[in-house]
Amino acid sequence: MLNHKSVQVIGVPLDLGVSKLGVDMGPTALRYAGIFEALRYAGIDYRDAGDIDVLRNFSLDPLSPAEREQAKLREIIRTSETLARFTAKAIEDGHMPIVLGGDHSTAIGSVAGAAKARGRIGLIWIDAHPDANTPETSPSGNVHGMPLAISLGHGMPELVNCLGFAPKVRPEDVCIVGAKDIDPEERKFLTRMGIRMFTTFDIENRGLARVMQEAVDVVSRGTNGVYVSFDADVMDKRVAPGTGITTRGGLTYREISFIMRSIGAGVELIGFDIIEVNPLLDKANGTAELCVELAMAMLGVKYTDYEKKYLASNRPGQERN
Ligand code: Z70
Ligand code: MN
Ligand code: MN
Ligand code: MN
Repeated sequence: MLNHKSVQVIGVPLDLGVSKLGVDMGPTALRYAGIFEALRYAGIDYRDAGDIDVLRNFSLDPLSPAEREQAKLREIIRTSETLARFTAKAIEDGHMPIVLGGDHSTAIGSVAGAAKARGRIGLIWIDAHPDANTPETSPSGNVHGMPLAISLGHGMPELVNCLGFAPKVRPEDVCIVGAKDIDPEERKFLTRMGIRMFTTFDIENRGLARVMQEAVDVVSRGTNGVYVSFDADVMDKRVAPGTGITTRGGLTYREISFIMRSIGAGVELIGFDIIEVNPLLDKANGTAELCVELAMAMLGVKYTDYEKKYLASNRPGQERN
């Protein structure tokens, strides 16, 4: 089922790429939601590598605005390097990294590590936003709107050159799924780069099965495996309220479940991120619980409420540990 020795989970309580508080609690929310119980249910070996130590937005409050921007960037650079070394090592040692964010600037490091370990990788970006801004095009200045551009070699040089090489991915090996809120300059950049993007409109228009077939094909062809960066805000706000920017018209439960199952069945998965879960905005941690289920779907394991309620508690072999 899983071709890896074990899953290595790392938390990245990074909120410096956004202005809202709370996304730094994503890793705790995902652990509390039972990610390890789910892995145990599936019989997958795992290790919790803990959280990377990172400064938070609130700890920068005494600084002036200019100093704060400098400190944020410095800290995002440092965190990206640390995370990149962790993911690269995990993959090189035959493990699968699962990265618990954190805002989406987390992906700068995880994608860098995957590329360091595997060379030419495919990248699926599941997100209501393409995150393909640069400081020049960004309407907000928030780094979480930039990590895909950075992985493609565009943006702040210190982040683009994470681990000392760039770009991390080739445009023809990248695919965006579920985007719907795209900034005008961002769209121009993606068009110029020739990035394949399947918006929510494309999903309606062409059908999700065909979209996923093409997505899997784009990222798999010519690559040494596929990394997935999953932003919880791709889901509709009624499905996943626990994220910084919730919107109407996001993906339904069935759509996101289908996407994850298609990835699990269709690609050689290197690892993935679960990004932008904010428990302060959630209802009873339901978004984190859903993300755990979706992570399991990517691993090829069905772990819906049904399994949790009726099967997980009395599955043979469950009691180990
Ligand atoms: C906008 C920006 C964004 C995530 C929101 C929003 C970007 N395009 N990214 N949520 N994950 O500010 O760049
Ligand atoms: Mn994002
Ligand atoms: Mn997003
Ligand atoms: Mn390709």
